[in-house]
Amino acid sequence: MKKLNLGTGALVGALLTAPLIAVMYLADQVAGLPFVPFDLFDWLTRVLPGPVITFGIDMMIDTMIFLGVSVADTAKIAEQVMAVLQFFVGGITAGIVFFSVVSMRKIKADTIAGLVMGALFGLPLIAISVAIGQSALSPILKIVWLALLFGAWGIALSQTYRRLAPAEAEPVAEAETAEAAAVERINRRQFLIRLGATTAAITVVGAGVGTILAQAERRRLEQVLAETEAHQTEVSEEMPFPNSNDPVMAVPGTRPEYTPIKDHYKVFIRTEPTLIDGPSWLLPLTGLVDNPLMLTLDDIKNNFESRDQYVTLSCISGRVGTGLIGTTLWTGVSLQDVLAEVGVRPEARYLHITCGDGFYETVDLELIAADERIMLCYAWDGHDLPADHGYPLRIWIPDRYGMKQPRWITGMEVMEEYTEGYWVERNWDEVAQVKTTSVIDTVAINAIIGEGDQKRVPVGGIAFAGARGISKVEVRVDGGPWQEAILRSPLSETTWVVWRYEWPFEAGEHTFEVRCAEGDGTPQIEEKQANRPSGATGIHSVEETI
Ligand SMILES: Nc1nc2c(c(=O)[nH]1)N[C@H]1C(S)=C(S)[C@@H](COP(=O)(O)O)O[C@H]1N2
Ligand SMILES: [Mo]
Repeated sequence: MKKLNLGTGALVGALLTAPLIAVMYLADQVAGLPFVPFDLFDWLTRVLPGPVITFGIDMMIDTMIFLGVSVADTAKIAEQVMAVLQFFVGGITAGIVFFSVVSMRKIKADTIAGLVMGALFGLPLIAISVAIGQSALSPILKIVWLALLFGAWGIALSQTYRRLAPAEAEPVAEAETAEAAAVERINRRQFLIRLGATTAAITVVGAGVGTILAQAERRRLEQVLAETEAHQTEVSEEMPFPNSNDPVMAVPGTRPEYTPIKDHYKVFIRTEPTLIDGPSWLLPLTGLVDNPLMLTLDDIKNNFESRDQYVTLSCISGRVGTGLIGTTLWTGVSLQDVLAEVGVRPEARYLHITCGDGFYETVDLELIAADERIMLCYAWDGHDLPADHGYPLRIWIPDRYGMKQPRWITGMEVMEEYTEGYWVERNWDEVAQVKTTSVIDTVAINAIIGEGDQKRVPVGGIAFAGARGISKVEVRVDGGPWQEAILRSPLSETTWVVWRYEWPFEAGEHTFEVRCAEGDGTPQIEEKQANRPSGATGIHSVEETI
């Protein structure tokens, strides 16, 4: 009997939790109500110890590399799927617990029992969702909505138990004939089928309509982006790239030197990007300052001198050759100018930055004082920051990995004490200076140059050394001598450099390797090192049959 209860509990838990997820999803798309599976996942990634999280991320990335899918595109989707599965398994577990406890303890499966189970399952989740969730609606509204949902879920669980389990929970009446038992079994089966059909219908409709709405929203955003890009082409015609006269051209198949915004990698701690309402956003600048300030986005745009900088940004968690790197034009104001406005007190040592998604980092005031380029950035590619990339404000710190550069900034406090940043607390490098790297993007067998004995195969890619520049890139084939590549002048001293090398054609299977040196001649680290804790090093190589 007990075994039957477990299996039935799991089945009923699954049948009831699927529509619960679908209804939450639909309500999220329609009204911006909380989607609890994402909130739970985000909360877990925040509270679980760093090594557990990084282990999880590593496993996910290894799996994606193994499956041959793009890490930059797929990571978020994988996380979202895991978040939904995790919640679903939670619901199944709750079903098992309810069925076994009620049957073992001979508890009456009434509305009260259902509400108690709904509360046990729902209340912690509601607390998490209200505390850290993305939904901008009033907490009361969220609590009422989720309480109704989880309450209904609990009552449905209890009612289903009652409908299914009399024969399991209570001893079979002696007078009951075998026939009656058989009829009861058929009734139960029919009930389960009806329940399954109903919950499946709710799930399909909820998830389906939710998806249609989500796609409509995505199309709307893409259209905005397309208009933005059309605009961008006009601008670029007027304002050519600073290196547009350089005769050294990228080998076909090299990644674009200027990354289209839609292809720029995205990494953030939550399951979904953080949405901030720009017009009502205020940046408090507080702490050890003479005049604390509240800045609007317009204040930042209008009251300080703006600056443009072509910047390559990369993520410390990428492996050698990673796609977690991109280049665009950053526009903003010097952080030095903003701090001068508030008047930093002499005892102050650090700037503590907090963000809309719960992320935080600390910047040394000495670093800010030494580098006027450190920027509060409000535009990428000539337009307001995309929501995904930190609207309305993010910081740029030259020569550092992305983990040191908060987006969706909501607060800045000048302090005397040092506090570790979000990823530093999770055992990543405290300084996170970009590790010099060079990558082969293409061995262009379709773009062979020359004829006969003179045939050459163009090989191309990028090299990046943070703000230290690249002075040399070298390629070798099959372990032969290192040969110097030609460098295209970069968009700026803080972007990657596009390089090309023309290799004398030779049929067969070959291994191509690349290495580079920084502006001052310092060679890149050739020794293979994992991404954690300080950024990956090692030589990038590709094999190609020609
Ligand atoms: N608020 C906030 N800022 C953040 C992060 C984040 O999760 N939250 N991630 C950081 C990391 S690890 C990287 S690599 C960059 C990525 O910026 P992008 O997604 O715009 O490319 O943002 C950084 N700033
Ligand atoms: Mo990152």
